[in-house]
Amino acid sequence: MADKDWKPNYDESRVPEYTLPEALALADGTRVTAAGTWLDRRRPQLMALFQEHVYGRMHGPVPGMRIEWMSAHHDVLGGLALRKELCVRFGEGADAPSMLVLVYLPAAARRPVPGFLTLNFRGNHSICADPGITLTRSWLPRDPDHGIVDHRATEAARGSRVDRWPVERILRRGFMLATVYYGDLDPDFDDGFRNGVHPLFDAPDAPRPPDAWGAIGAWAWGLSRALDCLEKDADVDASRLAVMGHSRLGKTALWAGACDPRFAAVISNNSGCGGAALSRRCYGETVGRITRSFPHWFCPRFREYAERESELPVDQHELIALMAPRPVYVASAAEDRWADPRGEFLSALHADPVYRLLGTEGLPTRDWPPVDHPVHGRIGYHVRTGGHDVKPYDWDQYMTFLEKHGLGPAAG
Ligand code: GTR
Repeated sequence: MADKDWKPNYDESRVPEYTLPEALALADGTRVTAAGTWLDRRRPQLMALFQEHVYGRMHGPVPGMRIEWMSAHHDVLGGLALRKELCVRFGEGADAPSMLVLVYLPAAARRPVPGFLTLNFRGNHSICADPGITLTRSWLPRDPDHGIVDHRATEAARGSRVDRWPVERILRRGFMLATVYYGDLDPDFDDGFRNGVHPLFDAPDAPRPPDAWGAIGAWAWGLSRALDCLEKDADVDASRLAVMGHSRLGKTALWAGACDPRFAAVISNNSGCGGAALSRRCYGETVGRITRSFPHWFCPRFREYAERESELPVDQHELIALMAPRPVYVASAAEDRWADPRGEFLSALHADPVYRLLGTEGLPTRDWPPVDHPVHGRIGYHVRTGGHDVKPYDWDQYMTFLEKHGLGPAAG
């Protein structure tokens, strides 16, 4: 069906009947009853399935990655913060791809500081009006209203997304915040995988196998490389970092958390289809729709499940389960029907048996909580009033949740 004739289903009574794959069943059908069997056998099976059918193969570090320069400025944001920037280059040549990592640390905090690692949508300079942040030189979607002219950022773009980034609130509560512009890793358009970090791994004109990684894989890979750098920074407690992301970057945060067990916690904000939402519900955005709109995000094989979601060997509750036993948070927004808030909750719920098998409390509810009533077990969940966005309300829940699990500043 052409997308112009396609309409999302927002009617709960028209959600198809479905049977979810069993997170706790081995490929031969036997049930996982011991934590060791989950970790040694079932988890690797699921990782392989997500790579083969959804996100593509994850790659390891590239030789020759180096921190090219670093700056550190004390007493920024009115004395509240220490700001660092790192330029990380992936390879030797001057034209090797690079990323800028922006790090804010609370000036007064006891070192090393735990906190958040995130990707952002519009350049590091967009998260805060701080005049010291380096303006990205990477490709940006044109947005003259927010200071992005001809795909390049101008001074007017500083702080253009502060509404999503309550930097001072985060720092005052004692957390650090590190962020990277996702376009440094892979500009978000379908160019046949010629730009970003893709050419480091794949010849641009080589045929793509069904399990080749896409943009989500490359963005998640970049989060792991940023973590590699933060592990070398004595001010940062890299063993207590939460990887967090919104929307397509929420999908990315989940995939990064699954691939890289060094992330101590994983937070998905309104990640929807291909993120926390169950694919089989076909509510709002579907596998068919997302793979037609964004063919470069997933592996080529994922497209084969368009309108055949029930044939997927996995569903997204198993992605949430791949975080176990680490704290994982799924956040929805009540008006964000495109992302299927209920389907996001059900993923968290169906990951619960794995969390319980591993001896944690899992998700301490069976029922979809009312709006603005967060539930914080080892799995956290809330559905916030309002639409597809990241609000201070969301950040506040994440900080409370991390504190509860010993990932806040007080526990350091
Ligand atoms: C939408 C896409 C969603 C979500 C969102 C975003 O267009 O359909 O899956 O990723 O973009 O990232 O803002």
